[in-house]
Amino acid sequence: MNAVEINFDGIVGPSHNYAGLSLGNLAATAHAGDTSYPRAAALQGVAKMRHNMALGLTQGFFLPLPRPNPVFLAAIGADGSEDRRLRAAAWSASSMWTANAATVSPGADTTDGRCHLTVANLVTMPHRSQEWPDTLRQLRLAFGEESSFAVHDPVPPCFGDEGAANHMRMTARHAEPGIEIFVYGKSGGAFPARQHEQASRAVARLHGLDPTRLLFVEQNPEAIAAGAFHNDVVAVANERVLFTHELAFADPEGTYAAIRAALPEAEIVIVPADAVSLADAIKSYLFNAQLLTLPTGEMALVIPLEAWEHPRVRAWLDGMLASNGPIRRVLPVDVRQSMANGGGPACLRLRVVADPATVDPRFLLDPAKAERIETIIAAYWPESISPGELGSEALAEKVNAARHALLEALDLAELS
Ligand code: SUG
Repeated sequence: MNAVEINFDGIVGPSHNYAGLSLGNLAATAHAGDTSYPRAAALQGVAKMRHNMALGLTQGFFLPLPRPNPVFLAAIGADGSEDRRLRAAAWSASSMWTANAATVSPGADTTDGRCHLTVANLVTMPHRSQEWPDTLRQLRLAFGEESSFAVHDPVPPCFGDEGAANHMRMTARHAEPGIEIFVYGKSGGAFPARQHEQASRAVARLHGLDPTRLLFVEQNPEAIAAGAFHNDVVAVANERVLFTHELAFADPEGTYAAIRAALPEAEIVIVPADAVSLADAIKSYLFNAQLLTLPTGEMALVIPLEAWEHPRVRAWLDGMLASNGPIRRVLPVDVRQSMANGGGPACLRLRVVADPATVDPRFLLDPAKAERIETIIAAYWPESISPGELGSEALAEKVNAARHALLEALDLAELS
């Protein structure tokens, strides 16, 4: 078996908008009411996928979900008198952030040798809680080969689960057994703690993970209060490297010691708060980066332009590159439309370590397919949406037609 890391990015849906629905996500609430640019947003997303493919990496994608969501609108008895925010929830393109689609444990870590995926219930935010049934349909198609994959229903809704955004895996090499680190938050702060400890523990059990290679780590309440609504806003791991803000975890020293005990080759790159404050880290999204192993074996950090342009973050990155650390390249990408809703390069992708030959090829990208996707986006995606337009029948028709054109072009009309 030839297992590699495949990044599945969410194609930004045609209803992408700024409704300010995510309390505790400072970018999203700051941009509430702004005009969005779905076409530009989706093209930025495809450009990022092309960028990473050009590095020699395997790229996949997931499709936008049905929006406005007829199931959700029917379930709340929508008749036009519903709260503005509930209406907006039915229009949200939030499934683009596939780091929240599921938690993934590669076959090298599981007792039955299959790659396990548990779709995230995303219950904390109403606009995100309606994603999982349609996400699950895609996961069951993309990873339908049952000798290689097991796709699980969500954990019970009494335990909030936000998927891979609160899960890190470390290993010497992707295809080898690793340690899995689940990060949860405790409620009680100013902002919701979206990942519950019991959800993480349930996922670990469902995936058949080895208890001796598992860590459950509490997120620093200070980080949540500063706007780190998911752990991937303050930390990212890849193979033997953990890149983290010093204030990411409630017990940083205990966490580092446990990681080193479980994986002696671990290298932990810690960014101190006096170089980059939590506020700077969250504003710039330095850690919401894709830490990737290139075919040469070097590690590269794909960061948002906002981080590259931030003076204190840039100074720290320049220092890191000049040192002899494990991260050898820093590659900025433009995902500004997603960033304004609190979604950086890492939010936009779900990592799956598997043999690409076992994945439904319709979900894998190549340059010709990227061009086909760009053509559909250019022809069908609305140029702009202001939140006041949400609810418009004409816009709903346009958004539906756009999604269907893409499904047809990718031979995935069965997801209609
Ligand atoms: O859940 N934003 C998303 C951003 C998700 C980022 N994902 C990761 N960190 N992995 C969220 O808060 C904003 C939508 C709005 O307000 O209209 C939003 O849902």
